[in-house]
Parts: sequence; structure tokens; C-alpha cells
Amino acid sequence: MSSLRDVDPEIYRAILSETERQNGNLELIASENFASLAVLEAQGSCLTNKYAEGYPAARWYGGCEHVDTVESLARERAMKLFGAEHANVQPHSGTQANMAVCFNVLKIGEKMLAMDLAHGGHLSHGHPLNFSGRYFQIIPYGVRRDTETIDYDQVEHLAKEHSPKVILVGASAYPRVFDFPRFRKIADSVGAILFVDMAHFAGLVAAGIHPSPIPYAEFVTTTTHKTLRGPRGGMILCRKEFAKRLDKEVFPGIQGGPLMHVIAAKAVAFQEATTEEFKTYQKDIVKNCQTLASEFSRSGYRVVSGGTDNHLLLLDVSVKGLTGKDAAAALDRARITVNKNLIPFDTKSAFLASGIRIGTPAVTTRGMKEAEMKKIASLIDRVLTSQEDSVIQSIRREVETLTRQFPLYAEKIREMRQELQKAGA
Ligand code: DSN
Repeated sequence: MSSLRDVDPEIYRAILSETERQNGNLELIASENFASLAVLEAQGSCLTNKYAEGYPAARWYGGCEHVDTVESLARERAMKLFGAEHANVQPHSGTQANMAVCFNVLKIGEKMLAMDLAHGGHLSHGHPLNFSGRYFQIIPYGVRRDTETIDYDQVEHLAKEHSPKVILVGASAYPRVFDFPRFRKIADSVGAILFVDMAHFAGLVAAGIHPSPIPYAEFVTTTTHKTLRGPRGGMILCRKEFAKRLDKEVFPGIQGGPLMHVIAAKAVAFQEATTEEFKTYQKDIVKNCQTLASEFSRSGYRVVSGGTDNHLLLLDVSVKGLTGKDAAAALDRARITVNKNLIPFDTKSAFLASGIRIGTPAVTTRGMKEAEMKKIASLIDRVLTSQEDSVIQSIRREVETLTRQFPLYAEKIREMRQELQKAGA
């Protein structure tokens, strides 16, 4: 980054500090990951300079022959990876992907069944301040009090009562597998469209570790940067019959020029996701998360729904007399990064919350396995048991020792060191 260092030292320093933070912290935010160097290179390329409104071979600008190659590859790879009939890789984010689908199939004021935000749903699935909650009538479904898993009887009952046009499946804090055949059956019984947002577990789907929603849903959206480990962005998969209308909804409906550098990075990530190494990685994510869940249970914590089937778990920290907010803040001081989260039927506000959400995609990318998960569970427990400064400082040092053993981008760092040695520096 020598040009950046010379031109803009302030931004350069902030990026260096963030690199150090990512390298030295234990990153346990369930929606974050570390993209490969190949993904970062594609995203940092000259493709950011190119306007390409439209789609491959149908652009509004000249000079699009190379970005056409990039977008066609991204689309083909996405379709092949997920077995979908059509892919639109242009959404700038998961929320914009969701917005395109909603505007495509719903008229203002029409009804959509979606997972309650307080039970793990996502902002773009109906928050009153989000486009979804402002323009459409959202009917929330949730989890059962006894099992903390989706209450399919309630979904069925609400579908019959309200006859929604769309049933949306997906969440940002749900540790269990979704029963897509059951959702399909409910949707069919009321003539609703089934729309799945698989943003959190798309990597698991790509690797065959989580059932695929593709055979069941008319529309599937995802982000590309969570378990899928690509660049920050969104994507929509759908059946051929909806392709033309959907593409128009993305552009010119809700977006202008696509981010071609990000689309190139998405293509790279889709290619990486076809490898055996990626499949093993996804299996390890789940294994690691299950190890964390059982360690927490053994230490007397309540893990929401009793465990996890995927990359995340929800920990009820009220047993330690803490709010999620305080727990996350204490962990942050020890260089352990998580987020506060509501747990189902939470008695606290979303600002305080009774839980924290913990995810394993990022630490698994670093190569951490079962032994490290046991260590991490114990470090977290020690922070939550005593937030004394001396305890936090000692755990912080242990975190730094652990993360040093699993350096990020280790290969690149080795290469750079070798180059420096060769140059006699
Ligand atoms: N904000 C993301 C998450 O953390 O789950 C979802 O988009």
C-alpha cells in the first residue's frame, strides 16, 4: 500500500490499525469472515473505474467487453454452485437483494410473513424503520417457548389467517436448520411465494452441510461475505421464469451502476467455494460451533435452543447477572469480538439484550479447531465471570498469544518476508 501511504497517511494508518485489530482479536461475530487474498485483489482492482449499467451484452456504456466476461463468469459460477436457474450478482448488499425481491413480487401494503426480529429475524425482514416494514404489511412468526425452534404450527396458522402474498424464511440469529419442505407446503396451502434469505448459511448450503432452499423457493437471496467468505455484497437466485422481471427490478429498479470490482471478487469466491478445502472448512465451522456450545453448556450457561446446527450460537448471559450489552463490552476489552443479541422472549430491550451471538466462520478461517474452541469458551467464561481489570488484561494477553499462533494471510506475510530478505532489507 505504498501509494496509499504517500497520498493519504491518515487513511493508511487507519487501515494498518484495522489490519492489526483483525489479526490480534478473536473475531466471533457470526456474520463476519476473512476473505482470501485473491478476493481482496479482485475487489481492489481497476474494475472499480468502470460504469456498466445494464447486463452482459446489453450495457448502456461502451468498453464493457471485459466486465461482461467478469459478470458472466460470476453468474455462471453462482448458478452452478447453488444449482440455480438464474443468478443476479449485482445487488450491492443483502438488504438491496431483499428489496429487489420484495418490490418485484409485492405491491405497497401487501402482506408478508417473516421471522420476528425479536426471535432472530433480520432488519430487512420487516423492521418498522426499514423499507420492508414501512412499505409492506409484515406478519411476524417466531419460535416456540419450550424448544426455541421455529413454531411451524404458528406459521401455518398465521398463513391461513392472513393469506400473505409472500412467506420469507431466514434469520440473522437462528442456530438451527430451516425446514424448507414444511415452509413450501405451508406456502402452497395458501398460494404464497416462498422467499428464502440464506445470507447467514449460504456457505453451508454451497458445501452441502445445510439443506438447500433452491428446490423449494421461488426466490433465494444471500450476502456473499458471511459463511460464503467472499466480498461484502448481495446476490439473488431464482427460477428462469422470474429472471427477466427480477433483473429489471435490480437495474434500473433499485440500483444504478453495478460494482464491477465487487462482482469480480464474488466470482472468485464462488470459484473458491467449489473446492474440497472449502467443504472441509464449512464442516469445521459447524464442528467448532458445536464444540463451543457444549463447552458453554458444561460451564452452566444456557445455550438458546440447547445447541446449534450451524455457524452460530446464542448465549444467554443473564445467568451471570449480565446484559448482552455489558457482556459484549467486557469481551471487547479482552480483544474478543461478539455482539449483544436479543434471545427469544427476552425481557430486556434490544439496546440491552440478555444474550450474545457467537459465530465461528472467522476463527475457523484462521485454522482454529476443537482445542482452540475449548480455550475460547474458557476465556469467554472467565471474562463473563469476572470483569475485573486485572482479569481482563490477563485474558487479553492470552488472546494475543492465541491469535499470533493463527496469523491472518500468513502465506502473504511469509512471501513478503522472503522478498524483503532477498532484497537484503
Ligand atoms: N447485520 C448482519 C448480521 O450481523 O447478522 C446481517 O446482515
